[in-house]
Parts: sequence; structure tokens; C-alpha cells
Amino acid sequence: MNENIAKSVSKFLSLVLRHSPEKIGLKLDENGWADVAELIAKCNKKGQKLNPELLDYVVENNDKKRFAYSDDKTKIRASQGHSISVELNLAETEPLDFLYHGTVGKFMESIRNEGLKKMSRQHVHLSKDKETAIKVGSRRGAPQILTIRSGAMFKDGFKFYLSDNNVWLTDEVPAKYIEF
Ligand code: HQG
Repeated sequence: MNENIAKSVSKFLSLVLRHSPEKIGLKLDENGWADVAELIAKCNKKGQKLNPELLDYVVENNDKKRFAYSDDKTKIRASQGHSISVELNLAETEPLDFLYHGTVGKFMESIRNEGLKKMSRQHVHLSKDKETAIKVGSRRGAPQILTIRSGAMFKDGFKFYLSDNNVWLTDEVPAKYIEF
């Protein structure tokens, strides 16, 4: 499989399954699922070549396992990262004592003032280790790593969810739980 093709399919799927399904006339259900046959047909119609084998390859080999099939493989969704409102029905999960968030310097003052916000997504995204957080922050420039006192947050009643691809999700992180 050509990795460049797989990467461009992954980017296109992130766009339509997380942010803008209407770009290809696709409808997601309230849990974020798209019909696989419809997705393939509509991608091809819009010039994004896709077939079942290529989709299987992307689901299996994607570096962050961004997409998951339903048990019967008739449906597919993004496991996290949505900006559109979807109910992923993730189970509440007790987090480790510390989680990490990778960001960049230009956001630090605002984060010190108001904590971490969802911004355009449905959740704040946190990582279980610093290495992953460094990768997340590096998407935007020189990474700054914040340590989140997630155990203390959980004790104080904040909810945490673990996505199917092991990204920690929460609604907000007030500044008092962040070690800068
Ligand atoms: C920042 C990627 C100012 C926040 C990654 C981040 C992740 C604030 C940006 C996933 C702020 C939002 C999500 C505040 C937060 N003031 N800036 N109060 N609160 N921010 O992309 O965590 O490859 O929505 O630090 O790996 O960067 O797409 O969030 O820099 O898992 O699968 O606002 O996206 O995964 O950016 O990334 P994002 P994120 P994928």
C-alpha cells in the first residue's frame, strides 16, 4: 500500500467524519457513524478515490487508529477529534494521577488565565505520556507540555473519558489543576 495515498485518505476521512460530512453530502447518525458503502460511494463521487480494501488498510494501519468500524463493519466513525456534535457514548473512566497536554507558547497566557478549553472540538484532548503530548504540541510549533492533575480533578468530580484510540477526553481543565 502506498503510504502517501493512505495518509491522504486519512486526512479526507478526518475532514468528513469529524468536521464537515456535508462536504460530500454524507449524513452521520447522532453517534457519529457513517454508512460504509455510502461513504465509499460519496468519496469517489467527490474525487477522493476509495474502495473497501483501501478503507480497511487505513482503519487498520492509521498511526493513531483514528477510525473504527462498527462490529458488523457496515458503519465507520472517527474515534475522537470531532468539531460537530456527536454522542460517542464513551464510558466514564478514572484517569491516572497525571495526564499531559501539548500546546505552544502563544496560547500559554490565555491558558494560565482560563485553563484549557475545548476550543473548536467536543472535548479537551489529553495524553497519557509526555512523548505523545510533545507530538501533539509539535503540530503547531515548539511544544510546551502542561502536566494536568487529573487525579485531583477526578476526586473533585470532573469526568474523564478514554476514546477507542486511547486519547483522554474531558470537558475543561481549570487552571488550578495545571502545572505549567
Ligand atoms: C489550545 C490531534 C488558548 C490547545 C492531536 C490547542 C490531538 C487554548 C488548541 C487532537 C486554550 C486547540 C486535539 C485557551 C486550549 N486559550 N488556547 N484557554 N485552551 N487551547 O487541535 O489538543 O491528528 O482542537 O492547547 O493529536 O491540539 O487530529 O486540540 O493547542 O489528539 O487525530 O487550543 O488532534 O489528533 O487545538 O489536538 P485542537 P489539540 P489528530
